[in-house]
Amino acid sequence: MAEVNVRVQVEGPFATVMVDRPKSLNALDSRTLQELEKAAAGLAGREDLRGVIVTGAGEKAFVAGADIAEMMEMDADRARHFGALGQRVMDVIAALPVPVVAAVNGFALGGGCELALACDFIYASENARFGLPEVSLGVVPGFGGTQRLTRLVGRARAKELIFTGDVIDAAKAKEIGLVLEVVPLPQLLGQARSALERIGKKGPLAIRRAKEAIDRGADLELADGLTIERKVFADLFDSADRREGMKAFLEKRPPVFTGR
Ligand code: DAK
Repeated sequence: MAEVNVRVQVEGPFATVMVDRPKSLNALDSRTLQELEKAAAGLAGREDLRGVIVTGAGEKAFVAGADIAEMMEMDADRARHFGALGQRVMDVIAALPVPVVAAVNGFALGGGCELALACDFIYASENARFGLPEVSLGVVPGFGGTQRLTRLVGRARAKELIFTGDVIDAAKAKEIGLVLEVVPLPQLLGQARSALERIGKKGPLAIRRAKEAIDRGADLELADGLTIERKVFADLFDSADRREGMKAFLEKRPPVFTGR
């Protein structure tokens, strides 16, 4: 399959995944979802990778949603397959073992908002707009939005956004905790890269295991989450990175991590 709607650029230890389908404001049709799945699966196995940015091409849209023209023709059976594909894509992205930053550069509606929600955190440009307007189309968010938005901003805010279908601006998205930082559009990718570069200086194994502990523990009872944390903490003591990090501190020099 020639990849035309999703571009992956790898620079050193960082990858940028860009949805690029300008004629539909980067809307996710089946083909684009398949390309995203393939891109994420390809990145999942790269041991040298330290972080990923997910963004949209152009200055207007991150992703304006699932493709409404394609959904228009679907019966319930095709919709089930489409929903399963979309959820799988979001799951593969959410399960990437390295930090994934959404750089939201415009409309992030419906499936686009859900794509951003599958990332570890979201930075937005001032022109970004967020919403889950599915109820306007007679459906509900189908790519994880009812679950991930609720976990991030709380039940009442999620219900308000999903029930009203309201589209909110970047400042409001930051106020409710959906977005971490809002910057002018020309600075957006730099903001995301700068975070990944700061993360990239830390112990790579520790970052991967911290992500694992946070994500596996988040939906568990505290005691069960703490059990995961204890195991991760102890495991890391067998790593070369742990020895190097502590040795470098004691020798008053910067650490040289190898990811082992
Ligand atoms: N799908 C297909 N085409 C889209 C699109 C979309 N989501 N969004 C925009 N486009 C297309 C427009 O049709 C237009 O195409 P042409 O007419 O030029 O051929 C082109 O992109 C430019 O858009 P506009 O002319 O509308 O541009 P404006 O600046 O006037 O407006 C807008 C920008 C983002 C406000 C507007 O395009 C808009 O409202 N777009 C739709 C946003 C939306 O409602 N998104 C949510 C989609 S629903 C499920 C599976 C999945 C889902 C739910 C359930 N199951 C299986 C259970 C997910 C649903 C969604 O994501």
